[in-house]
Amino acid sequence: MYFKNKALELTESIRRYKHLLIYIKGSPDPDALAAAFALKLICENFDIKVTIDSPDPPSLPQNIKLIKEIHLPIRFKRLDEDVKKYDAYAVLDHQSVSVEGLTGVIPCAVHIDHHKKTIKKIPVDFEILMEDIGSTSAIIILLIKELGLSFDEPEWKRAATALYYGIQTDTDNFQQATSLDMEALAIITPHVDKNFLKKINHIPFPKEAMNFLNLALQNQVIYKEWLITGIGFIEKKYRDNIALIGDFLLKREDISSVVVFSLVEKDKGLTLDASFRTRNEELNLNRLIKELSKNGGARRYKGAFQVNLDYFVHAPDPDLLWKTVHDTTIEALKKKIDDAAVGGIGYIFKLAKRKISSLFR
Ligand SMILES: [Mn+2]
Repeated sequence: MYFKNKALELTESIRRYKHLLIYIKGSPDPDALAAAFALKLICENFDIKVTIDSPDPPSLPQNIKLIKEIHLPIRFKRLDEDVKKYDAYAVLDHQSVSVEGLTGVIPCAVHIDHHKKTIKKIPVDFEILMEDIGSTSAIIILLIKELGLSFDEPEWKRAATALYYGIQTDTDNFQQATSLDMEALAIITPHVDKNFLKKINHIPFPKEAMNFLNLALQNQVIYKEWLITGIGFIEKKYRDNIALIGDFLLKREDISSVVVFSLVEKDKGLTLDASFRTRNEELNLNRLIKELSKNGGARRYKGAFQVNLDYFVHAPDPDLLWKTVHDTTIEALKKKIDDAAVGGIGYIFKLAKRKISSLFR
C-alpha cells in the first residue's frame, strides 16, 4: 500500500513541471546512476523532459564501463549558469537535497534516498526516505511496479541492468539486501543483460588500487578493533579507490571497523576524504561521522565525510600539510572511538535497542 500511494503522489508531483534536472550529488556510483536513469524514464512517460548532471566524473573502471556500455545519458559537468531553464530539480541517493546554485533558485521536486535521515530544512514536493532498504534503485523499481508503466523493452533492459548492478554494489553483493531489495530484484531480473553483468563483475582490482592498498597497509594504525589508515595525496580521478580499499581491509578478522582517508587533489582544490566501513551493528556510524564533520554521513555499515581544504592548496610544504592532516585525523578518530566505547555516541543507540528487545522477552 505504501508504494501504491507513493507512486500516485510521485506522478502528481512531477506532472507540475515540464523540465526536470536530476542532480547527482557526490560520487556517481551505480545506485545513484541507475536510479537517475530510471526516474528519467518514468518522467519521459509523462512527457516531462529530464536532464541528468553529475559534477563529478566516475572514477572506478566498472562505473565507467557501466555508463559507456549501457549508454547512460549523464552529463559530467558543473551546473549550467542558467538553471532557471529547468522547472525543478531532483536528488536521489543522497541524504540532503541542498545544492549550491539550485536550492532556493528552483523548487526541489523529488528526493529519494536510503541513507540515515538528517534534519531537513529545505522544502521538497515528493520524498521517500527509507532506512530499511539497501538501495535507492530498489525504491525506484517498486515505484515503477506500482505505476504499472510499460517501457520499450530495449530501454527497460538498459535500466534493469543498471538497477541490478546498483542494488548489487550497494548491498555488498546482496549480502546486506533486505526483503524489499529482493522483491525489486525479482521484478527486474528477467529483463537484465546477463552478459554485461558477467563482464562487469569480472573487472579485476584496478592497478592504481594496488599501489594505494600497499600504502594503506604501510600506514595503518590499529586502535581498539579499528584500522585507520591515511594514503596521502591522490588525484581526484582515483578517489573511489579509497572506498574500495576500505572494503578490502574490512576482511581482516581482528578488526571490526576501517577508516581510509586521503587528500584528494582536483583542479585548484583540495579535500580531505574519509571512507568508513564497519561490521559492528551496534555502532551508530552516522552519528560518529556527523560529529567529525557536517559534510558526511552513513548508512548501515558504510559512511564517508569530506572536509574542504581548498585554502591549503598552495601550502609550501605538502609533506608537512599531509603530516598535520594525518595526525589530526588519527587523533580526532581515536577520540570519537573512545567516546563511542565509554557510552557516548554508540551508547544511546545500544540502550534503545536493548529496551526494544526487552519488550519481546
Ligand atoms: Mn545508494
